[in-house]
This record gives sequence, structure tokens and C-alpha cells, in this order.
Amino acid sequence: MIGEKPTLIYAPGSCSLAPHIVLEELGKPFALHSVSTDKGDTKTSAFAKTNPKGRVPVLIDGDAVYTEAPAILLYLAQQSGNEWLMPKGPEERVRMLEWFNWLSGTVHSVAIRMIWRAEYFSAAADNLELIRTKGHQHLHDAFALIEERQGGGWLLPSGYTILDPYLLVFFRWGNRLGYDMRTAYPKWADHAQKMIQRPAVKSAFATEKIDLWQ
Ligand SMILES: N[C@@H](CCC(=O)N[C@@H](CS)C(=O)NCC(=O)O)C(=O)O
Repeated sequence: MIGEKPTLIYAPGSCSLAPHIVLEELGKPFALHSVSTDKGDTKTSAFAKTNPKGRVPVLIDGDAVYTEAPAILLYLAQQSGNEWLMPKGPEERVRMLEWFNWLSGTVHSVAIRMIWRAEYFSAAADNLELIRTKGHQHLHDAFALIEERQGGGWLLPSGYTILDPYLLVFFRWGNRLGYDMRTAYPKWADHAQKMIQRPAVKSAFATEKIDLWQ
């Protein structure tokens, strides 16, 4: 698995899509290794040797193994010559961390997980539907805040950064959950439309064989 090129371990359509897009943006050689979270590929003892957390994304670069989508995104953007993907100035750096922490720690790890991985929160089978319903409530609140906070342009005022591909993951998940993303979140939909015009995004979607709207 470890080679000359940085290698991203990913699952199609998962949060690993964001670092995949950024790797495409960089235009330098990289390798991909696909796993299926549904089939339990991330829960094997072999996978645990690479990432004991049992999750994707994982980025392997030389001897270093990086986990956590925001950390991997930052690692990629910090490579020399990629400053254009970074926030500009101290205020934007704080805003970037604010977005990443909330999107990863609350929206993904709580709301989304309550819907798609309800069994993580309760061993009782009859609780699972209640957990999913509550997860949808949390997600609706979070999506409303995303719509309010952004103006349809890039998320940070100075331009396109590593935050934008990450936000796109959540927009696509909204579609997959059956939310009417275009109508309910028109500014966010503009952001997603802008994103899918980018060759890097088109390429990552084609490789992962996924679609924005389903
Ligand atoms: N906090 C982690 C969350 C990673 C995560 O939950 N990844 C999901 C895919 S989006 C996964 O690997 N799920 C497999 C599982 O939970 O078994 C990050 O931001 O990278």
C-alpha cells in the first residue's frame, strides 16, 4: 500500500471525497486505494494496523500516516506551492478551524452518524429509529446554519480553500438523504454548482463513480 506517491485510502462518496478532490487540484501524482465501509473493510485487523480508528480517509505519504479529513486537507494544502488552497491571514485561519471543527465534530460525527450509523449510539434495536429521527433534526438545524452563513461563493472571503471540497461532501449527503437541497438551500446549491464545474471535482467524481445529485 505504501509507495512513492502519496496514497489516499478512501471509500467512494464518503468524507474522503474532500482530500481526493484536493489531490486532484494539486495536479501531482498520487495513488488511490478503495475500500468499502459498508462491507466492513475498515473494521479488519489488517486495516487497524494502518488506522486503528477504523475509518477513512487515511493518507500515507512516505513513512507518515495521516487520519482525520481536516488534518489531511491541511497537510495537502501545506505542501510547498499549494498556499492558494490555504486561508489568508490569521482571521481566516481561525474561521477555517471553526468550520472544520463543527463540520467534522458535530455535523458529521453526531448528526450524520446518528442517521447512518445509529447502532453506534445504542445497542437496543428499538432505539435506532428514534436516534435517526433526532439525527435528522440536528442535521436540519446544521444545514440551515450553513445556508445562513455562506453567500453562494467560496466559504472564506479570500477565495477557494480546502474548506470548499469538504462542504461539498455534506451537500451531496443531503441529496442522498432525500433532502431537497436545491430548493431548501439555494445559496449552498450555488456553491455546489460552482464546485462541480471544477475539473478536479469532475475527475474525483468520475473516479469514485458518484453523482452530486444522487
Ligand atoms: N473524524 C473522522 C471521521 C471519519 C469517518 O467517520 N469516516 C467514515 C466515512 S465518511 C467511515 O470511515 N466510516 C466507517 C465506519 O464508521 O465504520 C474524519 O473527519 O476523518
